Amino acid sequence: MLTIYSDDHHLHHGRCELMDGQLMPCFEMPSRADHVLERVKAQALGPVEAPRDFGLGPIQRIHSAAYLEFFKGAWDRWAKYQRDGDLLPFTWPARTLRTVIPTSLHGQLGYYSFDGGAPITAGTWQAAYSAAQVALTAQAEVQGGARSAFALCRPPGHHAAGDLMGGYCYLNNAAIAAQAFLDQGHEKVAILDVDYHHGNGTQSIFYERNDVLFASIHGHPEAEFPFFLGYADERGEGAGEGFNFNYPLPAGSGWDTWSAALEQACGQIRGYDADVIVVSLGVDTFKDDPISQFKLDSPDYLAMGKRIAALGKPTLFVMEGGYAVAEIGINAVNVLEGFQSAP
Ligand code: Q9C
Ligand code: ZN
Repeated sequence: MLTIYSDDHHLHHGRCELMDGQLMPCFEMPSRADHVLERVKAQALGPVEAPRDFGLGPIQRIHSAAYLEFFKGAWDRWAKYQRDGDLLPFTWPARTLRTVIPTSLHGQLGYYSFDGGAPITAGTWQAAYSAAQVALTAQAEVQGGARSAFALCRPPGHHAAGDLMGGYCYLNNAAIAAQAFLDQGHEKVAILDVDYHHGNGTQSIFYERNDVLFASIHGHPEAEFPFFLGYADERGEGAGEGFNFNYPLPAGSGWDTWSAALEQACGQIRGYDADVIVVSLGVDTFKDDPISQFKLDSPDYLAMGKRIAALGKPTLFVMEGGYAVAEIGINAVNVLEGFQSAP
């Protein structure tokens, strides 16, 4: 399996996030992708190539022009303040407030984000742009006939909506790739989101459409980030009704519970008869993940890959979360090896 990787992810290194009432070093750190790359090489998964540049066009198919302009220019506006820290939002247009677009940097930052977990640094735009190109380059490989490809994206993407950043995400790499498949002639794309957190951004992007089926297995939003989306009764709307499937699971869920949900998700994907599958591959379901509550163990990821392979469709894997840095490479590459080992 071909892996697409760009060193540009190092340009994004947020300093801190709020947790338990304290500022902590960001869990979403550069060493995550470094460890995955190391494991890809150690296991000889296949060749590793740099991304091609497809420009802004395919990104604009998912994200609004105003959002992209804001994100691209935000750091330069912040630099003029000559402050020491990253650019982070602190006010959002919640109930009772208006959803106007303010003129100020922090007003706009609140408008274009849904949480305080996506710091903008000097290199965040370039890193996120390159991650989207990584996804598009891997997409092109599958479009060209490969059975699978791995987009080693960082920063991740599945929490980012059309005009919202949050949850460590800025550009929705999986959604951008899914749209590229459609734009290049496919008619039905399934996105299977196995990250521990609900892929709220991806769901919202495709919620009213029937050309992308979205299925997500995740910590129950009653108790887990992103809290305000990801319930089982969210089934899609309008033309998209019946094309969105959420499998929220309780804290402590292990492989037995998790794999039963995977079975259901795969059943929906099979029934849909997708042309191609995009997997939002987060491995923060791991038992020792520092911010998550599931109990999957490393061998379970091999089984996960095998089950996905049994769908028998061309498959693009897009890296999302996973914060147990020492094991992130083993777990992510286990999914890919499990997929590859299946007939
Ligand atoms: N600091 C992904 O896995 N909340 N994003 C963390 C408080 C945000 C996870 C807990 C979790 C976002 C791509
Ligand atoms: Zn996650």
